[in-house]
Amino acid sequence: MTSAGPSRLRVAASRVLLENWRGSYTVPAGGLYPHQWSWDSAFIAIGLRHLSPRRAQQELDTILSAQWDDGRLPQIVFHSGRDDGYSPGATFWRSAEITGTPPVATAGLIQAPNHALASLLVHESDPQESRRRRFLERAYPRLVRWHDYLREHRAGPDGLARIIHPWESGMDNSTFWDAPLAAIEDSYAESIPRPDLLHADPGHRPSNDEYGKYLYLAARYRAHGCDDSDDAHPFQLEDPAVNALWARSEQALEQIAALIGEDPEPHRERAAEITRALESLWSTELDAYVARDARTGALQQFRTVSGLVPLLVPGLAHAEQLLDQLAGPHFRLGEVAMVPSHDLAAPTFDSARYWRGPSWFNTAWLLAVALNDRGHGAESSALAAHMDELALAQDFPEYVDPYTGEARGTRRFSWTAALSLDLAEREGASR
Ligand code: 2M8
Repeated sequence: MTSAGPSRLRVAASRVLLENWRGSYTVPAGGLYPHQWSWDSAFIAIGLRHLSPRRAQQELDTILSAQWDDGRLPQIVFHSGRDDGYSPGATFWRSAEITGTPPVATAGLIQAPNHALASLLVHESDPQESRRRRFLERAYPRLVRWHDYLREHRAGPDGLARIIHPWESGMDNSTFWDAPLAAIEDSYAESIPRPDLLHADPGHRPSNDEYGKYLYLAARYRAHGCDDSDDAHPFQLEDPAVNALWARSEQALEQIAALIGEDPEPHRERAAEITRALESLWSTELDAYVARDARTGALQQFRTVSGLVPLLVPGLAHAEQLLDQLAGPHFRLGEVAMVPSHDLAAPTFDSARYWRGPSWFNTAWLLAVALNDRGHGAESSALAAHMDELALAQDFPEYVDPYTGEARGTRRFSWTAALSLDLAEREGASR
């Protein structure tokens, strides 16, 4: 039992989720992120299901309704059609000028595919209500098209999906992207807007140099009409977490298909294919899954939390090594706050700067679920309890310093509220 206690947490988390609810979707945080983000929405729905399964369904319905004709689910949906102090916003992307885009304004990039997993969990929270509203019947064809998009437009011959921008990984300034970004000589030619710095300490955010590359890559993709057939695109990376979430979501699709009388078999096969392909990201040098530059073949030799996320995937070849790694000197599970985003022992570790060290609640949730699935219930519960305490004590921070547990980034962050609530409810139900 945590000192936070599920009921106090439930009240406080619901307040954050209510405050950030915008009628049909939830913003990650009012000031810093005033729109709907793709993988945030799926994480948020996982928590919302404990407050209102119907609202959780709506959250997913809304993100799925922003699907492009080619099947992609956009990184951001700009429901207001305005920038609202976020950059790059609707005016940068001008999605309405691209054929095959939805009526609502969106970004052209994508984020990691955690939506089928979220849809299944939302269904399971109230199967009767879900069946009555035909939630899965509505979600399934869209989720299939989303995964088809990844297979047809993003997967290379090795079967792994490529991201074409650091933002697509959701771990924007991970060290995985350092060398690929450094190899790009160009940077954004116009002045670089940083409205994010009005809401968060510059030392907790990516640097201006990184933003120059981010905007350059986004502008280049936009200039090509967000068409994936541009082979010369200078950033094409295969990320372990993106592909592990894809594999795990493909398994969720297998279960969803069986629930609604569709054929589960193709999903089972695809999940197995992605799981096999993931093994090519194993670094024998580090005993870790790492990202690979699909253009050069170079493995990016860093231990990051992304490389631990494959623990979520059943049938993984190196699960035992990953469990050792999680408990060992690089991530120190149980000794530091949650799970750091970057190797604590590496010179590149930075306890404050975004995805280069701080501990995040979404990755802690993924690992708590993976530990539990793998029969490490005690470690999973301890991680969940720690996560809930930190979330409640510090007003649901975006991320925390792994050593001090001190809040970093913005506060009243939606997925922190949603996922800590989800773990508290799971722990409560299992007592
Ligand atoms: C962060 O990324 C956005 C760009 O997508 C940003 O920095 O402006 C990341 O933490 C990402 O994982 C998250 O989805 C997004 C919204 O919470 O913020």
